[in-house]
Amino acid sequence: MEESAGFEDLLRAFFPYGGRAHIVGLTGPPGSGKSTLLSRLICGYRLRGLKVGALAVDPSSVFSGGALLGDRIRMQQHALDSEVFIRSLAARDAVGGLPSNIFGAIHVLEAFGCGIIFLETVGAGQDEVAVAKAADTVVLVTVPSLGDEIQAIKAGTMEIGDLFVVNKADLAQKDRAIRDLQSALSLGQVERGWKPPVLATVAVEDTGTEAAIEQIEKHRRYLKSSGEWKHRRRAQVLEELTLAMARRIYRRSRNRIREKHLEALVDKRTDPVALSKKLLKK
Ligand SMILES: Nc1nc2c(ncn2[C@@H]2O[C@H](COP(=O)(O)OP(=O)(O)O)[C@@H](O)[C@H]2O)c(=O)[nH]1
Ligand SMILES: [Mg+2]
Repeated sequence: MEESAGFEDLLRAFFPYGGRAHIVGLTGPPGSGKSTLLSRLICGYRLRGLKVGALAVDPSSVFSGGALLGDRIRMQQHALDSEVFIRSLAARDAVGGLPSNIFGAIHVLEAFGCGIIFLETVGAGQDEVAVAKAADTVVLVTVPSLGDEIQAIKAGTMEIGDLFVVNKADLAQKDRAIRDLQSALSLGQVERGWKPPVLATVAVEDTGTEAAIEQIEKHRRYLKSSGEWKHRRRAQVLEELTLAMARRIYRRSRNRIREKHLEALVDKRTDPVALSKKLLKK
């Protein structure tokens, strides 16, 4: 949680721009084609005249260093477009699966004028579900597989999907994958105003991109007309505030720890539970 001086001033300056863009999360297993699809979606939205932002949430980058390199290569076609802003956020200080600076980054892009901002997750660990806390629309990207299709979608992720995309629809088993998804969805659905559609895409061939954009736009209109948009905004600021508090408490905690506390722990004269309680009581 190393922060440069002035970091919080910047956060405060950018916060008023929050809530302007449509935040779309792209989640799903690694290799399902999220980055490829994202690149297609960026092109589609550029054609519609929008400024586009994309943030890759990568909890693993701290270890692997270059997990997103492939993405960067894929994203190179947008490198010369000054109306597209792409960067990755290492989730080294993730709280609840989200990098603690994610909302700050989103607001900077909103201030820049991005009408739509994509959040791509690596699709590992907690980030898959956590992205829903920052997004207005969650697109779950999966692929036809040999096994039980639903198995490829982790527990808890079915509920967060507003849109289901079966990518790599050029592969066999695509129809079965779609059918399985649809029946799983019809089982799990409590009656909401929005029935998550299931789409097929071949991102490498740019097939199905327009239909995906249409559904993303349809979902945005649904959010606005149903009042769900406000609901999600509230959930987002709840998360944003929690992250800001967590950052503050982390810093404060660090500042309170003295050498003698470490010695007491090493010597087993106390334990982290008891000592943390005592130190935070002050
Ligand atoms: N056959 C096929 N391959 C695809 C398709 N979309 C993406 N891929 C390939 O799948 C691999 C993983 O794609 P990527 O976008 O990096 O997946 P991510 O990890 O979900 O971001 C790459 O080699 C892509 O070229 C598709 O529609 N069909
Ligand atoms: Mg990717």
